Amino acid sequence: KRVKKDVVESPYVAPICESGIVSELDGDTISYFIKMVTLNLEKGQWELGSIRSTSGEEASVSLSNGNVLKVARSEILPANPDILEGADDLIKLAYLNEPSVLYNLRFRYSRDMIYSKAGPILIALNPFKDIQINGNDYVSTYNQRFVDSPNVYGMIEAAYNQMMGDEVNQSIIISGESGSGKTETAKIAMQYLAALGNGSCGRANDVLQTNCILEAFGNAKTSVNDNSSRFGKFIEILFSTTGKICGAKIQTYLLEKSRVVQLTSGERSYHVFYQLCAGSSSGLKERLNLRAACDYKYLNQSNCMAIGGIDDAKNFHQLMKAFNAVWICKEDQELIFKMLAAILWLGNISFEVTDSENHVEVVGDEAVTSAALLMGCSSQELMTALSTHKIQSDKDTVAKSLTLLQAIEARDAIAKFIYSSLFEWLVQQINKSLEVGEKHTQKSICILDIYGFQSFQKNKFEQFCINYANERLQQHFNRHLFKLEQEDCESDGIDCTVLDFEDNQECLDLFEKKPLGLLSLLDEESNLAEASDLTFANKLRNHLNANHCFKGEGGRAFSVRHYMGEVLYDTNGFLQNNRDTLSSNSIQLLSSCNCELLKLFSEVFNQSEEHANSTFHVGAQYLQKRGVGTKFKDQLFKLMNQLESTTPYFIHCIKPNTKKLPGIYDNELVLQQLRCCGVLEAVRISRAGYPTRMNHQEFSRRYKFLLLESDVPRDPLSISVAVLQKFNVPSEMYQVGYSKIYLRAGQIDALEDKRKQLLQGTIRIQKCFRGHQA
Ligand code: AOV
Ligand code: MG
Repeated sequence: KRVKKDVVESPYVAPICESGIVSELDGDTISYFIKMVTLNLEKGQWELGSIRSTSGEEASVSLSNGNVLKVARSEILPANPDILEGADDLIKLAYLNEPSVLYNLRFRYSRDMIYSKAGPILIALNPFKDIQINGNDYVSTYNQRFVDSPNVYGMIEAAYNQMMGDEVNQSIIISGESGSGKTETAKIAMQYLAALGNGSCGRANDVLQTNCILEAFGNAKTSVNDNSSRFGKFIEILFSTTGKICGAKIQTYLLEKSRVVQLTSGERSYHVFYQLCAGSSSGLKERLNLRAACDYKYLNQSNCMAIGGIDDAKNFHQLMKAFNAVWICKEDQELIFKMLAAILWLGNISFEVTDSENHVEVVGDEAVTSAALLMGCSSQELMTALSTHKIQSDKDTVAKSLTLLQAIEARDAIAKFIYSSLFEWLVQQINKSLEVGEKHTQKSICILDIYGFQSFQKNKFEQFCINYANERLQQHFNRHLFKLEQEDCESDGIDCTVLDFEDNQECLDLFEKKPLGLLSLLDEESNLAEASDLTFANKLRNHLNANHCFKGEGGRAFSVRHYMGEVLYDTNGFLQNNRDTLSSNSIQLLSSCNCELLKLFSEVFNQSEEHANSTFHVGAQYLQKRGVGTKFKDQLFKLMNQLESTTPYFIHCIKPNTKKLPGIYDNELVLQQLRCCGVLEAVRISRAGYPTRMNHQEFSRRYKFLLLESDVPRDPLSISVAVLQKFNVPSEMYQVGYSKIYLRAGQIDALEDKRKQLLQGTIRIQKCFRGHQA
């Protein structure tokens, strides 16, 4: 990291005189009012104070609480003058040191101003409470009170206007760690878009309803977020040429399906299970033979059945409304609920060990009969599929008993398969309902809301994929703000030293390199029958140690240095999750079930398997079957390509505390997020660089009249230069490229002022002249 940690961990005080000029602090020369930021020695908190005197390397400072203490001068950083207090764009701060940024955001947060700009990026601090601005009257609230203060609406409006004007598709890219507010922000963005693009056809509301469905099926309570997205979502909102919403397309990414069968203590499975159990009518309950949520093992294993402040039954009714809004018919709804109930009953199926080798038989209880009934097969068929596997001998196929572990795995695999297939099918149905005929639209605004970065004590395959996705997204952000800036300047022949920035290419290489990257090695190992999680971990240690982002740990563990910090992964379950197989036995069972959906799911599965096998046979024998990780990578590449073709707007969400409570602002937590995500870097670069760019044609057209007619050169470039010289714009404040003029922050405002003055002057002169004539 470029920002040295040790600077921040030591106490410091910042001097600044009233005029805003930093004093050199030479000897005892400081006798005027000084403001500063100090660090509380115990807790690492910065505090504002003032310097009373200095001697040698030490300064005597007084804090706002009246305490006076001595602090080393090297540990003093300047604070910003009062006039900049609570500045709405970090770019405006005279001092951009970390305590100043933290102080500024905190100042705003304590006044419910949760949004701030950081150059082109919108920072959103999670308020953990309803903030007035997000009330119902979106458009008018925005227009009346918040025109000048940054917020999501302003950004969305800019994107919308640009889409309408330029025909370029826009994207709103929302990042931030788990629980920081991405999904809520995405919803606010969608609501505002719906308000802007609410036409007569009424599609806007239908598009909003999709959130309710996807959250019911794809969100769950985790230890850090009561409504954590367990899938990635990319929604493309489509507009008619007149700017009305006419449809949408949703793409989802890798749902965390292990959650269906396995829960960490204190977490929940997907909301929809609890909603169904709590909110279904007695008729539906009877048809599904449904019990209370706490009667199902898949749900009660974590000892967490309810979420404070959440009414599952009420949300179930919301869900049914949303189903109706996107034209999911009653029959399909019934089928969906049937599948959910089948999954719950599958989880209650238990096994009995019958011999010393741990072979099992299925206990033929209510769980089996209920699951079989809901799935549309006989209990016997289900029991056979769950307790045996077929072995091909010379002529016959023989059924062999499974061990306890194998049987549990087979059962859970079916449950996971049904759920993830159901999720994908639902998204398809929603997309069908929101589809737009091709000729109707060319314009779109996309919103990306993925699962946030996660780091627990021990991390599994899911975190591995989620964090990799965040790493990819970070690269897009870096690329956009930094690399493009550099390339732009270079190709235009100007010398703009773009500050170096934290690139995460090495970490991405660690994941993506072929053949020696995490994903390739994972596939290689997944294709070996005798491989285990331990052999996989060894393989990683043998091949990846050269990459600085990789650290081999003992046993099955390894660490990755992500941009958000180091994460320890446990390879336990990696191979199985990556292979993600379903036994031919289970597939056969599902395809023979008397249930449309299960038939469909098994067909889709077989097709994708055939597809995988056909690619497998092409070419050399070392071509392997691609696992879940690699497929995910391909999906992300596609997504990045899609994003590349849009004008991006970045929103970075920040979680001010881990208690999920309003009003608490944890400096260290905020600082860590700010440092890692590159927001501060972006501000530095925008400030150091030239935020205003105009091509010479544009610039000369606008300002040419400021020159005397006799002085106007012929070509636009020379006109631009002449204008700048005439108005004494200091040479360090601009650069002239082949195609564009580059201005430092503030310069364009000054020019605009002069232009306005002159225009008004001209008008006055003209009026005067006319008056005289009359
Ligand atoms: P995430 O999407 O970033 O996490 P959420 O958007 O789900 O985070 O936000 C987490 C919780 O914070 C919400 O359930 C709200 O209680 C609260 N919250 C967030 N933003 C706001 C806001 N603007 N106004 C009011 N409350 C808010 V994850 O999906 O876990 O990465 O995978
Ligand atoms: Mg989310």
